[in-house]
Amino acid sequence: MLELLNGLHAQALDELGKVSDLRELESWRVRHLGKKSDLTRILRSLSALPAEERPVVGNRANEVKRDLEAGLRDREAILRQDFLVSASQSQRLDATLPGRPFAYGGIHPVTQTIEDICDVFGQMGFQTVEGPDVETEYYNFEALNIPQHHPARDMFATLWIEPDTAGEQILLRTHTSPMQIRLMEEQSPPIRVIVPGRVYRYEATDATHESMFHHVEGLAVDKNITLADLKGTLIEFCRCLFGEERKVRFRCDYFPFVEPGAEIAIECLACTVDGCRLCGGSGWIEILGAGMVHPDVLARVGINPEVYSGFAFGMGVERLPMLRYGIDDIRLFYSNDLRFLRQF
Ligand code: 2NM
Repeated sequence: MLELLNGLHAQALDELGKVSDLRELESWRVRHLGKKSDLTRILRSLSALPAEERPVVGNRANEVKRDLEAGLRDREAILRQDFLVSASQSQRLDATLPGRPFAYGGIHPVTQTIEDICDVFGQMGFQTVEGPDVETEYYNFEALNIPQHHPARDMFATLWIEPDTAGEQILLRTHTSPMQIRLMEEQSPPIRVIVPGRVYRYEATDATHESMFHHVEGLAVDKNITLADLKGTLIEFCRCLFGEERKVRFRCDYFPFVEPGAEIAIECLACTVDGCRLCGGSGWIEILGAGMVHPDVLARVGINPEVYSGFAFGMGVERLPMLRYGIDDIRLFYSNDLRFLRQF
């Protein structure tokens, strides 16, 4: 048995010396160290040997195996080195060539804008929360002071979905305020929260309208919150996003869920003369709606409007990168044209 092992050892080493590439090396490995090799067969049948032969043959067989494995490793290292040297000499491999360029993705300009907005409010102590795109009629309308048949429903051309299993009307949210209602139901003041997300409207698309776009809405509820807090917060926000020197204008506006309501505009970014492309010559660009949360809205979520008050605001997101980058068609954001997207 020992002679057999020695012969096998010598034979394998001899063949190993003649192996000249990695493919041959693999077939050598299978032949001499593989599952069906003589060596493996001997190692497997050790138990059938007489007890006095077993340790001697076993030791030798394991020695041979270790030696062949070491030989295999050495040979492989040499062959790999040879391959690299000959490949580079024959110019099939030019190690001085630059690597293949790695294709980086980018952050979508709308996503980036949402992050910028949430960062500014984050510094003022607001938390960011997201909510579901599919909402119930209650959270999207009733809870926000817009009962059925109320004319204010015309402000929000709605995409309805079939009634859910409980028979309740469900829809694609027309603003992100429904999530703020949910938060006010769950938490007690002080509340400071920002809700960004997709919103939907049943509208024909054109250069300035999409049926899906993004809103960022904010809400602060606490004792002694006043219109001065709303003004201070939103002026600071506008200056952070559009520059320290920028003038901010507040005017009355109507939203069913606030009283009083306001519309906030900033000084035009590009404008010096009338006929300006951005503001149409008015000198002002409207970017936010806001107001003091209506006492009925607070009462409905179980917050006592005699003790607490709050302000809320909302803005469409797409407008902002359109103004900033001079993009004249909102549909470019969602048509997945890489020539457009790669510019950001
Ligand atoms: C706007 C304008 C004014 C608003 C109100 C609320 C809530 F849930 F607290 F009542 N969230 N967002 C709001 C107020 C949104 O968007 C133009």
